[in-house]
Amino acid sequence: MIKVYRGKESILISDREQVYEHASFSFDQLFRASNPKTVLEDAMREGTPVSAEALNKPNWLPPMGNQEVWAAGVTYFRSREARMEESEDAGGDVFYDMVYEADRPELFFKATPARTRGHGAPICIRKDSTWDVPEPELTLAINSQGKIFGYTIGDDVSSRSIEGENPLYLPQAKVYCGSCAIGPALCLGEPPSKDTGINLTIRRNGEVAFEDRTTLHQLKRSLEELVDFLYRDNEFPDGALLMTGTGIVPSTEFTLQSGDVVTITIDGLGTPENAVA
Ligand code: DO4
Ligand code: MG
Repeated sequence: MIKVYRGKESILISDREQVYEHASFSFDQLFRASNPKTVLEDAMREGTPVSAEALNKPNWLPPMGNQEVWAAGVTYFRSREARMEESEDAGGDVFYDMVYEADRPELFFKATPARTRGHGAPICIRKDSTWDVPEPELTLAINSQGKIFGYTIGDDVSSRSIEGENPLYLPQAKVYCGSCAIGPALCLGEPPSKDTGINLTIRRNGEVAFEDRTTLHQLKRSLEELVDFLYRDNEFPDGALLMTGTGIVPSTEFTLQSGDVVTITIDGLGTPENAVA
């Protein structure tokens, strides 16, 4: 697996034991390339070898350029169940049931680069929301031609009170400053297997306040199917990032609070950590 980390001044590329630093790397060029792996191989050849300790940084910028971040929803049974519960009083539950079964997946716009945080940066909850959760999601890097070429970890931070009140409020529940975290690195290699674990831990005052785990076995749709719908009659000249939905939703009484620390691990991809502002 080749991993690219984005720092303020330069990027680091790790390939097994080797780490290279590159000062003028373009993520947009990577996402536009028909064979992004060769762009990284060239960057490693041009880069300066550095010690693996250079990877031990407390924060990284999100590994992206000008890409839009999109997200899929209700792709796991647990998400269907939680959305139906939260929107039942408003009569919205039927839509979540229908979209879980339908051919067409739920896809929504999630974030611009400016709204996206990297590993170590604070994520946000809305001031006008009373019920908030992180959503740990396998996230796909897709080039301008619609080919999945990389994988990373996304947090689709969401307001459950706003989306539960009315499904038409979804954009407000999902898109606001600091509602999205991506990272720590962009990973190029074999697609993650179905056994890949996704873990979420939320710490409050140093104690574990919530913890759960799922695997990609629980993801109902294929990665290619989600990308196919996203790119239908749509153009992404700089490529795109696509979150694939959450299989972990804390129970009804849990809400995120300022100061909570959210840690996600996806096997093989890394462990981003973000405190709630
Ligand atoms: O429609 C609600 C959002 C669903 C979502 O974000 C998810 O399932 O991950
Ligand atoms: Mg989500």
